[in-house]
Amino acid sequence: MRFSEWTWPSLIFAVFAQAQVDSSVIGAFTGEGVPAKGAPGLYQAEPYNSVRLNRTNWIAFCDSESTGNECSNAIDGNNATFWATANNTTFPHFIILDLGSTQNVSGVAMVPRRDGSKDGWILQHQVFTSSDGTNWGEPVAYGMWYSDDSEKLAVIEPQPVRYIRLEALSDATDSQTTSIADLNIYGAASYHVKNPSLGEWGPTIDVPIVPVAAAVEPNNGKVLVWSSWDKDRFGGTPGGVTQTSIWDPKTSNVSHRVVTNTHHDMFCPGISMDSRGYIVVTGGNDAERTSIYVPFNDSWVIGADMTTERGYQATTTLSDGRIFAIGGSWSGEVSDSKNGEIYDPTADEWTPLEGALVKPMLTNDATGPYHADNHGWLFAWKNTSIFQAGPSRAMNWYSVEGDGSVSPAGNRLSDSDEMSGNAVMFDAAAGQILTFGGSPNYEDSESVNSAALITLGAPNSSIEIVQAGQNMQYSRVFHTSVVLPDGSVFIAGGQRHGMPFSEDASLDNRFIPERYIPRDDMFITQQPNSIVRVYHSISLLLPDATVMNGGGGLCANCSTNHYNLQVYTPPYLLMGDGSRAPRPVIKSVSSTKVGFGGQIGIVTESSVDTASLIRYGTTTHTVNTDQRRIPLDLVPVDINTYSVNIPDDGGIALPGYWMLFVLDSSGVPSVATPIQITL
Ligand SMILES: *[C@@H]1O[C@H](CO)[C@@H](O)[C@H](O)[C@H]1NC(C)=O
Ligand SMILES: *[C@@H]1O[C@H](CO)[C@@H](O)[C@H](O)[C@H]1NC(C)=O
Ligand SMILES: *[C@@H]1O[C@H](CO)[C@@H](O)[C@H](O)[C@H]1NC(C)=O
Ligand SMILES: *[C@@H]1O[C@H](CO)[C@@H](O)[C@H](O)[C@H]1NC(C)=O
Ligand SMILES: *[C@@H]1O[C@H](CO)[C@@H](O)[C@H](O)[C@H]1NC(C)=O
Ligand SMILES: *[C@@H]1O[C@H](CO)[C@@H](O)[C@H](O)[C@H]1NC(C)=O
Ligand SMILES: *[C@@H]1O[C@H](CO)[C@@H](O)[C@H](O)[C@H]1NC(C)=O
Ligand SMILES: *[C@@H]1O[C@H](CO)[C@@H](O)[C@H](O)[C@H]1NC(C)=O
Ligand SMILES: *[C@@H]1O[C@H](CO)[C@@H](O)[C@H](O)[C@H]1NC(C)=O
Ligand SMILES: *[C@@H]1O[C@H](CO)[C@@H](O)[C@H](O)[C@H]1NC(C)=O
Ligand SMILES: [Cu+2]
Repeated sequence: MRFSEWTWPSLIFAVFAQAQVDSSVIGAFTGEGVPAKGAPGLYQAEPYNSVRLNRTNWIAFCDSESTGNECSNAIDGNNATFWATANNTTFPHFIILDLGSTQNVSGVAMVPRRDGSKDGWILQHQVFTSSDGTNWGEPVAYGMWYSDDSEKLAVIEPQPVRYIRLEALSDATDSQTTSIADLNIYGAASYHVKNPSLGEWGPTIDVPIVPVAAAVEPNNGKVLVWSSWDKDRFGGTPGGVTQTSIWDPKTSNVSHRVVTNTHHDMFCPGISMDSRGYIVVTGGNDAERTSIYVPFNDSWVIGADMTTERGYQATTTLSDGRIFAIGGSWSGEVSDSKNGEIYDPTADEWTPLEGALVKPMLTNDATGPYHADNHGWLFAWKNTSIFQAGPSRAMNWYSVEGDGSVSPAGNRLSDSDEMSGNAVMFDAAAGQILTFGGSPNYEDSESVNSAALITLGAPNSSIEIVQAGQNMQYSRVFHTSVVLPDGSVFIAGGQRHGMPFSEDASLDNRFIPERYIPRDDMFITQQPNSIVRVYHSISLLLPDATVMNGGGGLCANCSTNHYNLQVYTPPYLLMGDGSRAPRPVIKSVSSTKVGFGGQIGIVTESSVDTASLIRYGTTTHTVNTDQRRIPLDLVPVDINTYSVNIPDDGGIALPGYWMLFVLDSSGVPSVATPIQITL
C-alpha cells in the first residue's frame, strides 16, 4: 500500500509519538570531523557525523498492529514495549515515519522486541526514503540483519528527506509477523550533492556479519563474504567455524550461513580462485587449513592442509593453474622463514618450496617478522614465474621450478615499505602494474601517497619502473581498489595514519576516492561517500561494472564494525542528469570456454568500440591477487559481430574465470559475460 493511498481520517495506525525524555538523542551537531561512534551496547559504527533525531513530532504509520502492541510503541523510546503486526497479515510489513521536517537522513536504528520471543524479529528488509511520502523510488538500503536482539543499523548516504519507510520481508521464526521495540533515525549535518560526472554512491547492502573477506562467484555474479567464527570478532576462539553471507545483486537476496564442515576459521586467510573457478581459502585463524568454495553447487569442501601454518600470507594462481603461497607469520610460528609452497588443485596436494625464500620480501616492520611477511603483492607471470611488487620496498622474482628460488628485481623507486598498500595489474597484456599507498609499519604508521608504474618483461629480467602521475592526491593506507573495464583504477577509503580498528577523526579517514586514468597518467578525485572504510575494508568489481565497497572492523565490542556493503556506480554508467546511460549489450558469445591463444566471437546489440577481460576478484586485507585486466582488440567481422583473440601466454591470461566487457564509443561498458580461460 502506498502512503499516498492513505487519507488522514482513516489512518487507524497513525500515531503521534508521545512527548518524552529521549535519552537516545546524543547531542547537537558538532561540525565536520565527528567520527562514527558506537552507542553503549551498539558494537557497530553509527552513521558518520550524525545524531539520533528528536522524535517528538514524528508521525508513524504501520501496515497493521495488534492490541497492546500498537504502532506507537516503535517510537516511544521504551525498549520494553513493542509494535507487532496483526497475526493474520503477511509480508511485506512496513512502518512509515513522517519526520515532520526535511532532515539529512543518514540511517535507521532498530531495536528488536526484547520480551523473550523472536517472533517478528526483522531479518530481510528494505529501506526507502521520500520527500513527499508518495514517491519512494529504489531502496536506499536493503539486506539482512543478524538474528539476535541487539540494535540493528541501516546506514545510508545522507540525503535530504522527510519520510522513511522500513519494510520487513522475513522474520526470525517465520511467524510472518513484524515487531519493533524501538526505532531511531539518524540525521547528518550535511550531505554530498549528487554529481554524476564523479559517480554515485548507494544503495547500502546490510549483511548479517562484518564482511572482511569476499569473492565474486564466476557462474552467477553473487558475492560471497565472510568474517571469522563470530559475526564481529576473531580469536579467543572456538575455531573451526566461519560466518558467511551471500548477496545476490540480481535478486537483492542476502543470506547467512555458518560453515563448519571444513573445520576452518577462515579469518585472515590467503584467497585464490583456481582455474576451475573454485575459491581456495588457506590458513588464517586455523593456520594450516585449506577450504574450497565451489560456486557451482554452493558448497564448501575440505582441501589438504598446507605444509606450513600461515595467516596474512599471500597466494596467487599461476599460469599452469597451481597456487603459490608465501609468508604469513600472523598465524602459527613467527619466523623469517615462512618460505613458499605450492598447491596442485588436481592432486589436492601442497609441496614446500624451500628455495622460494621469504627473507628478500620482508618489510622492516617494527613488530619484526610477525607483520614483515604479510600481504605480499604477488603477480603470476609468464613461465609459472611470480613477480612480487611489494609491500616491501624490495621487489623480487619468484620461481617455482625445482625447490623454488628467488632473485632480486630492485627497489620500488625511492618508496618506503608500503604495508597494506595496493597493487593492481590494470593491463596484463602490457605487463603493467600500478602500486599506490601503504605505510612503513603495519600499525600506528603514517601512510604515503607514492604511486609507481611497473612494466614487466621476461621473467627474471629487469623491470621498468616510473612514478605514476603526480602520485595519489591523498596519502592512504588500508584503502582498497579495483580495475574498471576502461582500464582506470578506482581507489576507495583508507586513512592518513594507519591504526587498525580506529576511525578517530585525527587519523583523517579518506572519504574522497580517486581514479587513476592510465591514458592521462593522472589521479582524479571522485564522488565522496560517508561510510568510513579503513582496516578490514574490501572492494570488488561486480559483473555489472559497478564497484562493491564494504566492511571494516571485526573488533568485537568496539565501534568500528561495519555490517554493510555499499555500491559505487562509476561515471561511465551515468548521464549528466543522473539517469542511467544506455549500455551496450552482449547478445551472445561463440563460446564461454577458450584456451590460451583462442578466439571468441561476440555478437552485440549495437556497435561497440573496445573490449576487455577482467579476472573475477577475491579479496581480504587490501590483497586481491586474482583481479587483472586484459584490453582486447575487437576485430569487426560483420554488423555488430566481432572477434577477439585471447593472449597465448597463460602468464598473462591466467587460467580461470574472467568478465568479458564490451564498451561503446562513449566508454559505457556492457554487463559482463563470464568466460573461462582453460588450461
Ligand atoms: C525534542 O523536541 C521537543 C519539542 O520541540 C523538545 O521539547 C525536547 O526538549 C526535545 N528533546 C531533546 C532531547 O532535545
Ligand atoms: C498472535 O500470535 C501470537 C504468537 O504468534 C499469539 O500469542 C497470539 O495469541 C496471537 N493473537 C491472536 C489474536 O491470535
Ligand atoms: C484479522 O483478523 C481479524 C479478526 O478475525 C479481522 O477482523 C481482521 O480484518 C483481519 N485483518 C486482516 C488484515 O485480514
Ligand atoms: C534500548 O536499547 C538500545 C540498544 O541496546 C540502547 O542503546 C538504549 O539505551 C535502550 N534504550 C533505553 C531507553 O533503555
Ligand atoms: C543538511 O545538509 C545541508 C548541507 O549539506 C545543510 O545546509 C542543512 O542545514 C542540513 N539540514 C539539516 C536539517 O541539518
Ligand atoms: C535467499 O537465498 C537463500 C540462500 O540461497 C535461500 O535459501 C532463500 O530462499 C532466498 N530467498 C529468496 C527470497 O529468494
Ligand atoms: C560440490 O562439488 C564439488 C566439486 O565437484 C564436490 O566435491 C562436492 O562434493 C559437491 N558438493 C555437493 C554438496 O554436491
Ligand atoms: C617460457 O614459455 C615460453 C612460451 O610457453 C616458451 O617458449 C619458453 O621456452 C619458456 N622459457 C623458459 C625459460 O622456460
Ligand atoms: C628464473 O631464475 C630462476 C633462478 O635462477 C630459474 O630457476 C628459473 O628457471 C628462471 N625462470 C625463467 C622463466 O627463466
Ligand atoms: C562484549 O559484549 C557482550 C555483549 O554485550 C558481552 O557479553 C561480553 O562480555 C563483552 N565482551 C567484552 C570482552 O567486553
Ligand atoms: Cu586483520
